Amino acid sequence: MKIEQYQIAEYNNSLLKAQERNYSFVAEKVNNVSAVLKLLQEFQVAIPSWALGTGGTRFGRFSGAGEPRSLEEKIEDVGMLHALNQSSGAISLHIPWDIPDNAAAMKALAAQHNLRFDAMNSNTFQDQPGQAVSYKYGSLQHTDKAVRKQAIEHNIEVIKYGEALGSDALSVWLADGSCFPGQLNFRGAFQRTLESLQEIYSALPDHWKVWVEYKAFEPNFYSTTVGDWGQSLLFTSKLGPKAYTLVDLGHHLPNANIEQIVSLLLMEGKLAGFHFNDSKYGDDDLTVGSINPYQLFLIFNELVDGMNARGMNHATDLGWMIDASHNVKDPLEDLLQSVEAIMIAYAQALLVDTKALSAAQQSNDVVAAQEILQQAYRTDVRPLVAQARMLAGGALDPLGMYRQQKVRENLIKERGSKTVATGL
Ligand SMILES: [Mn+2]
Repeated sequence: MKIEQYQIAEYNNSLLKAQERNYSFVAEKVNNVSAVLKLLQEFQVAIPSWALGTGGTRFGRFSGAGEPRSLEEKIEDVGMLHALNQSSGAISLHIPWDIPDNAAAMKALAAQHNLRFDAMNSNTFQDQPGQAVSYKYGSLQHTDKAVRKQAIEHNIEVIKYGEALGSDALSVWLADGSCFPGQLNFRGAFQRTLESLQEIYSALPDHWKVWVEYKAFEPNFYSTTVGDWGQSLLFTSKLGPKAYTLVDLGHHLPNANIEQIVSLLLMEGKLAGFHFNDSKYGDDDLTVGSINPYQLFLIFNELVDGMNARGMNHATDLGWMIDASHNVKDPLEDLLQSVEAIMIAYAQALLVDTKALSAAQQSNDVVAAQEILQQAYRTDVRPLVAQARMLAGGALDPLGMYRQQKVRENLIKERGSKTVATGL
């Protein structure tokens, strides 16, 4: 299913009057609005290849219909999202769920949709058919050298796939840990994991990075070997300058101050980027911004402040990706909602009066500091985001247009109602 430029223009025409009214109302209050629009247009969020189908839980999976049956169809789906919102210009692949058998053809297809390949994700948390040894008791941390070797070789293979696609980062999430006290020697597990990561690190091409993602718990429920940002930072610091710590919003213990973590990782030049999602209890993988949009704004406030402090390019110097699962929604609609929530939080962060905030902090004016942040947060920036999108060739209301064009119905006609995408 392809959405043509003329269809988007026609759709936008029907909403133009209201957009002009709403946009001018907010734009006149924004300093340097053209700079804000440009930053919004540049910002791109990668879509993970495993989020295009319906996810599930360990209790079951209720597949949707018209799900992509191949990597080609996944690229087409992301291309369609990008045509609508002009903010999803990258796809992140997971190996082995989405092995690119013909990298040149995949690269060409992605280019047709103005997409690039974001970080490559390895998988040593599941056993695959025909695999020699099992990851039941971990992968890079395993006590058996043969298991570690298999996991290291898998990661190196993922780098090779990524090189052929023009990606430049390997993203590693390990399920390694233990379920019961006494099961694992913590120091031994750390050392073995470090040695394994060092072997992977030494296989990185010059311009590549490795991202080490942490997660507090699940599937292991007593200890996780890369369990928090401190442990990840220990690994990435020991590995070297090409190693960075990846923050997944759902991978913290309840009430963790994620914005503070982000601020310090950025200060140290060790923040890889983000896996966006939202949660109420744990790693819920819910739609970005659906539970705690204020936290998302506070995170973006630290991101913008920290990136500006280091003179970084907001769009390209960190990795931005959605990592979510869709159990009850149309995955494509969920992804449109998630990208929109990210753009809104980013736009709000761009509106923060940083000079006034800094003065309030300096003079310990706690009330003013809170007011300044909430002034930005409570601004309805949706017309700004929509304006940036329209100027870039996207739809004023991507979700509205997705429904108007009956995209899901068309995908079901094309692909059938019993398709199941590879993924979780
Ligand atoms: Mn993640």
